[in-house]
Amino acid sequence: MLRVLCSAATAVVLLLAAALPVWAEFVLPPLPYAPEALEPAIDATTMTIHHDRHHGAYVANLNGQIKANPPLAKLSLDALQGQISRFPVAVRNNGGGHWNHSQFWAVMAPPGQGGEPSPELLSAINASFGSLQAMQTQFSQAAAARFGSGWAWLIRTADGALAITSTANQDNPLMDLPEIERGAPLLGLDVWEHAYYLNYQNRRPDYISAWWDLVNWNEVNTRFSAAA
Ligand code: MN3
Repeated sequence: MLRVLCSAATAVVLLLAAALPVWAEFVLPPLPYAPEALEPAIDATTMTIHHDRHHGAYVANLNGQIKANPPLAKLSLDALQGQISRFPVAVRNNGGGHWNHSQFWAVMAPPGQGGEPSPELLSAINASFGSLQAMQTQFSQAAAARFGSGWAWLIRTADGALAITSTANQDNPLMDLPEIERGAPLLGLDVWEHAYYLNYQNRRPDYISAWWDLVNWNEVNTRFSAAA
């Protein structure tokens, strides 16, 4: 009897699910490497919690905003960033969080597997900063100086120059907001405490310094070519 009741309940749930409108939901991308692949710079536990729980929550919360904001269902994650000013702050925070973390996993690679800046990218870096090392120093300073939670970015601006900028919370350089220095993001670093606290506690500069070993220059090269 109980089994029959359970089957009937399952059938009702399935029927109800089939009757609901189909939303185009945002999806949490898998990590492109094993959680332990970025050690020792970033430990496996931090990677698992950061990806599965933090990034997962941004995706779930963004999907939770679709019903109240129907245009979300028709926008790509990329397109959303450029018109974020149309939406409430929950979409800004969670839509930004989803975009920012999706790029973050992709601009990292296991130590020794990230390649090098292409001649074209290196030439642009030299033109804007003087040297690769000078760019890295300026980027690291922006990352260390971001008060509270946020991100540091290497961007390509509309005039073709490269620049370093930083954003608060889950904002990013694609967002159409007055306080944002806009440009095509080539490289973004998460400096929220959840990104490093287990291993580094309050030592954010140590995390930033170790993180350079993980940069996936192959991905940065691709973004630079696409933005040019
Ligand atoms: Mn994060």
